[in-house]
Amino acid sequence: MTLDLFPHQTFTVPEAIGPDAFVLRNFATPHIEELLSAINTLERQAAFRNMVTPGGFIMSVAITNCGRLGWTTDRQGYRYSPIDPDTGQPWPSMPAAFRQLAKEAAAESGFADFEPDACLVNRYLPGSRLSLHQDKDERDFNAPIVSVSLGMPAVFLFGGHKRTDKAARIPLMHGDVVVWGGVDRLRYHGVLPLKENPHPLLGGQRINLTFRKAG
Ligand code: MD3
Ligand code: FE
Repeated sequence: MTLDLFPHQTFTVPEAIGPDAFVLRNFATPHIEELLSAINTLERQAAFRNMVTPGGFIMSVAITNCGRLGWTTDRQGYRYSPIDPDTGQPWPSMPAAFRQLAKEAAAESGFADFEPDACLVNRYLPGSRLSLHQDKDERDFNAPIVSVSLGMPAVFLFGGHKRTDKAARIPLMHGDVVVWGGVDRLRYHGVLPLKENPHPLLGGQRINLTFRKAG
């Protein structure tokens, strides 16, 4: 017979996908209801919208934000702003449950005292994708980025420091948390087009929270 040594452990130990990048499988699972209820409130105050890139393309991923700063793009460029351009109001504040989960995941991955001031919320529908890019609109690259995956699974592309470097494919599931910092902070990354694969709680969508120190 097998002895279950960890009957209450709902997540595995951090799995390294780079020198300073870790997947924490199911780390958000105990907090799903709280997260979904906060997203519901958030999207009523700051709706998901498909923003336009500086090159004039409409993003297939719909975006909203919470926290002191929010990431936006338009024909003028990419930037963080304290004001939602659609409402003219500050972005909704970051829910305590969001901040706490991000801080705990960062600490578990070796990044003490992570203080996110921005939470970018991405919503993917079947076919939505994110092409390879670097996240470099933040002021301080010393802070990590924490991402929380909810709903339909996705294949995450984890590249190198050059766009042409071969990218690893990492499946991300409902409840998974990923932390990226240090030497991995500026690696190219993206998300393959989402397959239609309805999730019991979220249906035909994937929502990804990314916590950043932007300012
Ligand atoms: C790896 N979002 O919003 S999150 C993004 O699943 C973004 O929605 C993806 O890339 C998503 O910019 C991936 C994880 C992520 C965020 C920042 C990173 C991965 C990263 C920075 C460096 C390396
Ligand atoms: Fe990114």
